[in-house]
Amino acid sequence: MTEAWSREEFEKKLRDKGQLYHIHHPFQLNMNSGKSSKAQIQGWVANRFYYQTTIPMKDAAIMANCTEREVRRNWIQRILDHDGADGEDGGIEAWLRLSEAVGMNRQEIISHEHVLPGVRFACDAYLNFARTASWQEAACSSLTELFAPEIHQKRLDTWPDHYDWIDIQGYQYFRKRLSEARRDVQHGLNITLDYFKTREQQEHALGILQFKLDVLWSMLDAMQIAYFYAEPPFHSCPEV
Ligand code: AHQ
Repeated sequence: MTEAWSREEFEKKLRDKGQLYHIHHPFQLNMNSGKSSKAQIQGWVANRFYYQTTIPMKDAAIMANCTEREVRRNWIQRILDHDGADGEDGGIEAWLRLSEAVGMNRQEIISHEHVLPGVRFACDAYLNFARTASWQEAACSSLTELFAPEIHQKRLDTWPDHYDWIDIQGYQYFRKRLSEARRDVQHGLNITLDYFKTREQQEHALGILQFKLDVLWSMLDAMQIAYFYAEPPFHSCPEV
């Protein structure tokens, strides 16, 4: 029987997965180094909106599966952070302002008309995982946010200089997530470290985190093919 990792060792194994975070994806690297075109940034904003609208539904699925009041009292904040409440417009509204800041209109973003099949499949896989897995497994899958503050800060540090055509009011979403992600991920990490106890369970948790890293990487793969290689879905099909 392989011995379980200590709590510290287990946390380190989870954090080491940051080496595979989508901050290292070529599409993200291009955006943060100023190499992206306006169309590529707009494509990213429009596709990521589908992810943003998935998050509160994912969190509501976790809430629906969660039997523990103390956890639900905490987890519900994630839904409010995105959908808004009590005078707070929320992250989905902030993302719509980001889409206006990059020169798009709200309706084309809300319609999801630009969402690529690969992005839709990745986001839907994440939502369906949260609906069918245990609430502890779904909480574990949110731990990619261990690495999120860095990616939001990187955008805030680099995009204003690289993309003077983007209205800086649009960056409010990234600022908002710096504190929200840090707060959320501490809660998700404690749930994960407390629940996955045996070595087999700990390895399973690493596999869940890898699944979510795959979700984020696959979204950018779809965007890289469509917007960097200019090979959008069905581009090679005969004219109908
Ligand atoms: O804006 C992001 C966000 O609200 C969330 C919620 C969290 C989850 O529950 O899975 N993950 C997440 C992420 C957000 N932004 C991504 C980015 O690159 O801007 C990062 C992503 C994550 O790391 O999972």
